[in-house]
Amino acid sequence: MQQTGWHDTIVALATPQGVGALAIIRLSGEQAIAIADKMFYGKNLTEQPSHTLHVGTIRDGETIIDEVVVGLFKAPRSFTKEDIVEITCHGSMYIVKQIVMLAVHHGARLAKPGEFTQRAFLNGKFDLAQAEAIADLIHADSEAARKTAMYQMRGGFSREIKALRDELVHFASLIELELDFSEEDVEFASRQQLRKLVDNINQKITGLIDSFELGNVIKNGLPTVIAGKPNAGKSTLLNALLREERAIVSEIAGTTRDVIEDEMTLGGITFRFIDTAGLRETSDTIEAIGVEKTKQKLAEAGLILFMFDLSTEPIEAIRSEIVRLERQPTPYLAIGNKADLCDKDHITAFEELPNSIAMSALDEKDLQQLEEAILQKVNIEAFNTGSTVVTNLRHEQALVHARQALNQVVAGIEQGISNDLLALDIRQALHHLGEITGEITTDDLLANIFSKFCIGK
Ligand SMILES: Nc1nc2c(ncn2[C@@H]2O[C@H](COP(=O)(O)OP(=O)(O)OP(=O)(O)O)[C@@H](O)[C@H]2O)c(=O)[nH]1
Ligand SMILES: [Mg+2]
Repeated sequence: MQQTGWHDTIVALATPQGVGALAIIRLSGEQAIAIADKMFYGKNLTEQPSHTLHVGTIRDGETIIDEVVVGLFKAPRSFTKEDIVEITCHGSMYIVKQIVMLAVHHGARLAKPGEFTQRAFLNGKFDLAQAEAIADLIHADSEAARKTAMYQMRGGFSREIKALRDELVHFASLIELELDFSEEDVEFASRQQLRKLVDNINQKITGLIDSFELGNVIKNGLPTVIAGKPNAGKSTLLNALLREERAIVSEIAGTTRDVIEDEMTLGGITFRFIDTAGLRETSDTIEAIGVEKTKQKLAEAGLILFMFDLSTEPIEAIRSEIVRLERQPTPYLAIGNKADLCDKDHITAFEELPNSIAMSALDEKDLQQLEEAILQKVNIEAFNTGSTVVTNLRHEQALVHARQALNQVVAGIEQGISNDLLALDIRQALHHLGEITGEITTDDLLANIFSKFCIGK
């Protein structure tokens, strides 16, 4: 797993680009401390113990660039398991650039995206799934996303995969042992037990694959489509939910023609609210495209907020629309909007319909009630379970492939195929499980994963 430039010392800004009170520049590699020592005035850094902080100045010849605090983390007790120096300077991008270039001048190389994390992985600090969880954790913007990423980063998911692998490895080796005694017709691995084990593992894998749908929602938000006739108040509702004038609102029917999306967290769950063009027959070409997009978004929705204008739409028309909503599979809420313009009887008649909630999108109290109704609609329990949720497409794919290989094993046992073919299928399943945690990797795979990280991570 050696790479070119592997023994280089790398340098990068670890905090975000832009002005801040402080910025942290990180160096990692064999020369990290020696290079920092050439720039740092105050103490001889090469003589200081690990896990210590030192105040001083960074100088380029006679010029003082900044007053800084330097932290030392010596191999192997550091993030990358290499020597690491963290320079905390004032948060000016000009100062940062000067210090980074000075480090390069003294022998460091600019880090590639994700290179610190990649080194940590290659040096055995954690496995691949844990490395990917770090990226997820950094991007977590809801409690549910933080929780799943944290579980994965702390190795919970990896342990489950490893347990599945260990059980299979045991059987693979028994079967391979039989191959050595093939003349004597012995059976070390009971086919019945193997069958039971494979069924068991398959069940667990299927549970993980099924969790991916939830994982995707946790990571990217639950697609929540606001649909209905033109002028029902869809854009008004979007703006109210987001507390921001995101979409244009007007009394002209057909104002929104394109899809407008934005995210927001409610009760620790991320929702992706999607405002759409009002559903109607139209001769306007552009509006017609908008209506098509609305239908497409409805098909992909995780939750539908179907809006009616209670002040103009007759109850019978609303009822038949709700009958249609009842027949489709996606959870929905029927929102009777503009209740402020309606008499009590009309509102009562509407509220007798299933999943209905009468409100005014202009009323803050009504809005809070709607938010509660939305949270009741989604299965919050699922978001809070301690059980593992697969959030990564790469992991889901590997699990699907592992399941395919295990199905081959089952078919093989039933057909009584030869041991060497059986062993091959088991090895194939092991291979795919190993891909998740990084026991099995290729340079392409690693490059692909770590290039998605930012520089400095
Ligand atoms: N009285 C009252 N007016 C509302 C309410 N909600 C929205 N409106 C008004 O209804 C009109 C239409 O609102 P929009 O939010 O643009 O409706 P829309 O569903 O997005 O319409 P299209 O984009 O054309 O499909 C605007 O004049 C809003 O101010 C409400 O609860 N009560
Ligand atoms: Mg609109």
